[in-house]
Amino acid sequence: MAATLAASEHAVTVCWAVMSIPVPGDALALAFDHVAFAVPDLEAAIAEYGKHLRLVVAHRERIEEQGVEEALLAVGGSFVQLLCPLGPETPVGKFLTKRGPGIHHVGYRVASIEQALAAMKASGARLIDEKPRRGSRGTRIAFVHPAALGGPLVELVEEPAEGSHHG
Ligand code: KFV
Ligand code: CO
Repeated sequence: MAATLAASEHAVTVCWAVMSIPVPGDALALAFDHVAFAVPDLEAAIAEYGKHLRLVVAHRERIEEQGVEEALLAVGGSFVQLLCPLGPETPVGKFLTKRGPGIHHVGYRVASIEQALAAMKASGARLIDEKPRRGSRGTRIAFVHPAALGGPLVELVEEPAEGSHHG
């Protein structure tokens, strides 16, 4: 790929590069599902993403079990996930207190959450969840410890079956 590109060439070249990178047939991570950001004020964060990146909210959900109010903003086939804690003793609340606002986790899309968990357990990854939990949009999710992949908390995401209804 050329080191410098005119602005008009950029989209085409990125597309070519993505299409031509070989991916192993047994890769567990199929795509970035979302990158999650811990934010202290959800409305203010949504306004900033609208103003600076011109992104809009595609989905909102309150997930009591995870202690978060979420806003998803679509970026291509993935999402920015803005997470505001429901209280200080929740995972995102503790994170904000200790580290301040910033990237909280990366969500990878997988074909089967059970298979991905079994494979990662077999490869020695430190799992937080041995079994899937309910995620937003009707997804099934599981968390992998930050120590497993060099720092960031990782979430595995299985999309809901096509045509299924969710809140
Ligand atoms: N990334 C990297 N490091 C983290 C971290 C994170 N997100 N959260 C905590 N840590 C570090 C923290 O800085 C500290 O490091 C250590 O982990 C223990 O933190 O060097 P240090 O200071 O020892 P604690 O004590 O604050 O937290 P702990 O009680 O150990 O829990 C950490 C963890 C990752 C196990 C916990 O937050 C967890 O189980 N998280 C998974 C659930 C979650 O995060 N839910 C919110 C997102 S819900 C979501 O995304 C959904 C529903 N969805 O559909 O996408
Ligand atoms: Co997430």
